[in-house]
Formats: sequence, structure tokens, C-alpha cells
Amino acid sequence: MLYPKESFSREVKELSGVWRFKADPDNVGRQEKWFARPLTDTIPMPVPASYNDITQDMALRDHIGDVWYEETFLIPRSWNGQRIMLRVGSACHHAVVWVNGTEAGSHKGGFLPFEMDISRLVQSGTENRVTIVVNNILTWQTLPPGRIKTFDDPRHPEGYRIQEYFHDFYNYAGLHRPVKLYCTPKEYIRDTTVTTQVDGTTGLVQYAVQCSNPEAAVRVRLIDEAGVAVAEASGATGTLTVENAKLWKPLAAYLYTLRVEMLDGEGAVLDQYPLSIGIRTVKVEGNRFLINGEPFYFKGFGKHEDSDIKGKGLDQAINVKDFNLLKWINANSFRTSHYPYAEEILDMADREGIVVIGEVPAVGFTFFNYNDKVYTPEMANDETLAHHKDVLADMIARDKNHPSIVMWSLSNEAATFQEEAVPYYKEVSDLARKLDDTRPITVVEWALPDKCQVAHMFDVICVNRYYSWYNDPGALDLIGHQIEWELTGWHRNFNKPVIMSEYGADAIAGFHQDPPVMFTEEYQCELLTRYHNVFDRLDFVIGEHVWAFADFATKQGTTRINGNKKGIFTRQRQPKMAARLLKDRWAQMGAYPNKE
Ligand code: BDP
Repeated sequence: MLYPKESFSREVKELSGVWRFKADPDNVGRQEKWFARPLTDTIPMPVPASYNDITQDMALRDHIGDVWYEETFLIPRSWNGQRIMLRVGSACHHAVVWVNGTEAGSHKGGFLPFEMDISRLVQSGTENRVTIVVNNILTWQTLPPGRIKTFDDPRHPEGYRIQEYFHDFYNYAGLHRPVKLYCTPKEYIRDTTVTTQVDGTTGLVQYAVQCSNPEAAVRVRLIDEAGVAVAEASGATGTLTVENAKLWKPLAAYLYTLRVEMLDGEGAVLDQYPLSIGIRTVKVEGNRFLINGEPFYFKGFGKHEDSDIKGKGLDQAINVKDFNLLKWINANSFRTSHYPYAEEILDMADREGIVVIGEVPAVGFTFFNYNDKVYTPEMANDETLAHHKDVLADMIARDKNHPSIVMWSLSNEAATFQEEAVPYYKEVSDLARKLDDTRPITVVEWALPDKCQVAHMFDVICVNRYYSWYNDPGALDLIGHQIEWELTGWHRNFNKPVIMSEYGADAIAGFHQDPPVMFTEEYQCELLTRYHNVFDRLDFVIGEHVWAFADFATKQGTTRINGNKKGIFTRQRQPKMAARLLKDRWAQMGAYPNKE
């Protein structure tokens, strides 16, 4: 799926701004057809943003169900006769869209874009109205899953209900990413897929272009960063050869632009699209993760899209700050825990040379009790699996051309110790390999190495573990023994490289005590150091992603002190003590740690 970009034949119009908004606590809007007329009694609501933290109304923050958004727009005269598209970057979690009162499209699942052709629904010269209803209810058939809990006891008033979910980040909702209008010619470039190979100093760029008319002539031209065309070809599929190719490398990105052109019978350009690409290879070989044939060690974090006030709304000031912090701390990578991040963030990773593990929103598929079944007809069932596969396919379709993405994560901490997980993950992993045979795949594990039933299907073992935190709280002395026992077990059982994809401790900024106790900054430092001592001994450990980059919002509960405080930075992106520790460690480590 192509990101809306301007070109010789395309224009883009941002609908970001302040929209009219109305919650629907009585759940009557759809029945009363609120989309048919302009919404009444609205409040202003920024787009993109989560709506939860924008007002002083606790009921809106904790609202369960539908909310309504509305905006008006004009179609410029130059768009007459064009194909006019409306694209929603992400609506958490489900949405229906009407244009001038007529349904234009709908989508299940937050975190990924959807678009619709509204050419026949809009009028040029008068105001057009877009209405979007967004619903935040999570069930066992959504990703992530959840369930609505009702109560049948005298302590709860009749009808009282809560949204339960099993993942550890706040269920922010709303229009989280930009809504855009764009136009293309009636005959247009539908999609382009690029994969790359390197042969000595030569780069090979394989491309496949899909046009609305499969017979149309296609021309592609590869342009370097200086604006010089270095290769060109004709035909919908082919391979470009780039002599002395400048490779996309971690922390040293080089991006080419593939200018794709669809031509008419006379050779005139009908449609043009500029696709940013990087030439690089990725491969797992023995105990190594190779990028361009060189061993890569993952230094970085699990992150979240999360900040004050905007919640999960796209905020480019926060995003640029985060990339600056990643570079300052000498990190080279992050995982998009626990959902596909905004395309704007992946563009930045491409540009800055930050390596990314892309993850689907399959988080919360376990109960932390080996006996509670998850893959049952009532819970994670066939419908859930079908949706999981849809989301995976949509993520790959959206993100396949980002050089920064080097691996797909197909879930986080699922109940992979249950035998019912085996057929489930067989289908999911088969699909990932079918859709993209150029990138390794993983699932992020919480199972113990002797219990996991699925790791053999994947290329890299990613493990999350909280020794001396959830396990044996306060027992820093045990970490060395426990983490070595565990990581060695994974490697012995599956003979694959291992990334510690989460480890960490909550530290409340400004809490200090020595000798360290839990929740102090000293404890966070000491815990990380003890993990690192083990990583440095084990040759098959190929990466460390601290949990988490920054403090983030979660649901309320007795184990969360106004959110998860495992950040190395506060939610406002200020460093805790452990930031210095990591900055020094990662600087000393260089490109690859010497474990001899
Ligand atoms: C892991 C989850 C992560 C949580 C973290 C924690 O993958 O989402 O935030 O634990 O508890 O289980 O801090």
C-alpha cells in the first residue's frame, strides 16, 4: 500500500486539525443516523490524537464504545476528473466513514491505515462533510484482544461494565494518525514492491509495479541522493543494476528514490510515484544476524507510541526527539512493541539508519498461568486467527519497502507453551514467509525454553524476562544465575541466535537509595548491569532491547504507579540514571561486542 505522496501527477491534502467530536455513551448514534446531518453539540477535538486525555472529563477518558468525529473540506478545482482518495492513517480500533452522509468505507483494527475512493461522493465547489465513528471495544476477536466484563452482584449498579484487556498499555482511542485526501489520475499506480540484493559492489534492485491497468507500460528510474539517475528500466517487473551501490547501513543510511512511471500508449506519463528505498541485505546465519553480510548486534529498546496529552496521536516533535535520544544513547534499533507504528516513524528510521523489528498487535494472548487455555473456541479462535493473518498481511503490505525493517515479530508473549498454539503459529508463520521471503521472522517469547512449542518455526529467539522484578523481586544476586540458565536453555533447545527483547525494572525518576531497592534509579542501573554481564559472556546473544524506552501510560492498577515506569527516559523524555549507563556501555561496545 503506497503512502500518499505528491508527484507530478498526485496532490495531497492534509485534514489534520481540530475536528468536531461527540461521544455516544448511550450508543444511539448509528441507529439515529448521526452521519446523515452535521453533528450537533460537539466539542473541539484535535486530529491526530487520542481523545482520552484532551478534556477534563473522566467519563470521556474511560469511555467504552463509539465516538464521532466530523470535518468539512473542499475539493480543489484541479482535482476534477481525478480519482479522489480518503485515507485514514489509523482509527483505534474500528471505524466506519461516511462522506456527505453516504457510507464510504469501514475498517477493523487500529494501528494500520485504510483508504477509500470517494470520487463519486464528493462535490467540487461546495463544502463536503466527512463523518467517522470510532469504536474502542476489544474482544477476543480483535488484536489486541480484550473482553467487556459485566457484574452480577449488589456492589455494582446494574449495567456497570468495564473493558478488560491483558496488555500493559492504556487503551487509547481515536484518530491517531493523519487523515489525508489525495488524488491520482483515473489510471494509476496501485502498488510497488522492491527487494534488494548485493553482489560485491553492485546493488540489485528487483521491482514489481502494479497498475490499475495491468497492460500499461511502466518505466522506473533510480535516483541517488544527489539527484542523479543511476539506473533505469522499462516493464512492470525487472531488476536494476547499480554499480558501486551505496548501501543502506545501520546508523549510516543511504536512500535512493525509485521514480515509478505509468505511461500511456504514446509514452506520455499518466501517473508517477516516488518510492524511497535502501539497498541492503538481511540474513540469519548460524548465531549471527547479518545486515549486508556483517554481524549486527541489536542495541536499543522496546518502545511505545505514547506521550502526554496526545496519547497515541502522531506527534512529530516527540518522534524527532526520540530519534535524537536513540542516537544520543548510542542505540541502533527498536521494536515497534506492540503494534505497527506510524509510517512517518518508519520513514524517520529509514532516514536515520535505525534498525526496526516490526510487530503486529498480537499482545495479551496469555494469562501468565500455564493452565489457562487461550487458544479455545471461546477465546483466540478461528476468527481471531483469520484477523491475525489479515493484520499481518496488511502490515507487510504497508511496510515491505522500508529498509529499516529487518525482521517481523508475529506476536508478543503469547501462550506458546500450549499445544493449541502450534497449528495457530504454523498458519501465521507460513503466511509471513509466503508474503515476504526476504526478512527473518520471530515471536517474542514469555514461555520458558523447555515449554515453548513454536520457536522452531522462527529464525531468531526473542525473549522477555523480568528476573529480580516479577520473578524473585529484589533478588539482584540471582540474575546472573537465572538469566544464564534461561538463555543457554533457549540456545540449546533451538540452536538459534537470541535477542533479549525485554528486560528492565520500574524506576521512579528521583527515587534514590543505596544499596538499591526496587523502584529506585539505582536498582534499575544495578539490574541492567547484571543482565549485561551475562550477555557479554554468551556468544549467541545478538541483541539487547531494554524495556522500555520511556515511561508510558497503562490502565490503572495496584502494580502501576500512574503508568509503567520502566522507561530509561521519563514520559517527558528526560534521562534517568540508567541512560548514562547505557550510553557508555553501547559506546564502548562499538558495532559488535567482543565476547572473547
Ligand atoms: C512484558 C510486556 C510489556 C510490559 C512489560 C512490563 O511485553 O508490554 O509492559 O512486560 O510488565 O510482559 O513492564
